[in-house]
Amino acid sequence: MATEALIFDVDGTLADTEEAHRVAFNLAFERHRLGWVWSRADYRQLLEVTGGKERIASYIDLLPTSAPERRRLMGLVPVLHADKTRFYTAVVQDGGVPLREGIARLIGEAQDQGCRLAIASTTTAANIHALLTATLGPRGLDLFAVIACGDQVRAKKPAPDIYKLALATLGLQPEQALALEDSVNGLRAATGAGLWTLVTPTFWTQGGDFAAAGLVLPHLGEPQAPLHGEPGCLLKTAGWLRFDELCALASPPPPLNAVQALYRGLPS
Ligand code: XBP
Ligand code: MG
Repeated sequence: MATEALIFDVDGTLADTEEAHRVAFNLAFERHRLGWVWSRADYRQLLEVTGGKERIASYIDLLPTSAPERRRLMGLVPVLHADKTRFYTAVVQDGGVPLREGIARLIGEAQDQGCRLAIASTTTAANIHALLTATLGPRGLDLFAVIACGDQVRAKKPAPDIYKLALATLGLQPEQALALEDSVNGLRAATGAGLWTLVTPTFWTQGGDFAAAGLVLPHLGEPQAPLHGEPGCLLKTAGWLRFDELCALASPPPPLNAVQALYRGLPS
C-alpha cells in the first residue's frame, strides 16, 4: 500500500532538542531557587519519562522530602513547566536548534511526491510552533497536515495514543503511513499504533532496544554528507535516505503468488 503520510516525532527526530530542554529546565529551577540542577547524565535517565511536567513530577517523587513538602513541590510543577517552556522557546526562536541532517530534504521530497506530513509528539504546541517557524520559516507549521502533540492525549508515549490520534485525523490506516522516531518510548508508541518506524537515535537515546524498528540509521544523511558505508549496507539507492527508498522499505511489494513465483526472473 502506498505511503500517504510521514508522521514525524519532534524532539530528537526533527531536531536534536534535548540539550536545549535540559538547559531550560535548569533555568526554571534556578528562577524558583530550588537548588535542582539536572546534569546530562541525570537528564538521560529522566528522559525515560516522557512529557516535561511528568518528568519534573518523577524527579520530585525521588526526592527525600516530607509529604507536605512533596505536595508543595508538586503544586509548583505547572508554573515550573510554563517557565521552562518560555526559556526553551526563546532559545529555539533565536535559531539555537537546527533541524537534523536530511530532515528539510526529506520533507521537500515528500511534498514533491504529494505525500502529506504530520507530527506526533509529546512536547507542547508552543515548542513545536517555535521550532517549525524558526527552522522552516513563518509558514513552517502549514507544511504539516496534522500536528498531534502534548496534552491532546492523556496517555503519552510509549502509549500509542498520540500516533492513533494523528492517523485518525489524517483519515489513514497504519499501512498507509510511516513514523520517524528517535527513542524507545517513541518506537513503542508508533509500532503500538501499527506503524512501520524509522529510528534515528541521538546521544540522548542511543543504545536503546530498537529491534522493533523497520530501519535504524544514525541520521538521514545528505548528498553532500552521505552516511558512512552507504549505499550497500542498509541503503540501496544512495548514501542518504531518499523518500522513494524510505517508502519502498516501509511498504515492500506484496509477496509473489504461486503462479508469479513460477515465472519470476524468466524473460517476459
Ligand atoms: C520528547 C519529550 C518531551 C521533551 C520536553 O517529546 O518527551 O517531554 O523532552 O518537552 P517527543 P516538554 O515525543 O517529541 O520526542 O517539556 O514540552 O514535554
Ligand atoms: Mg523524540
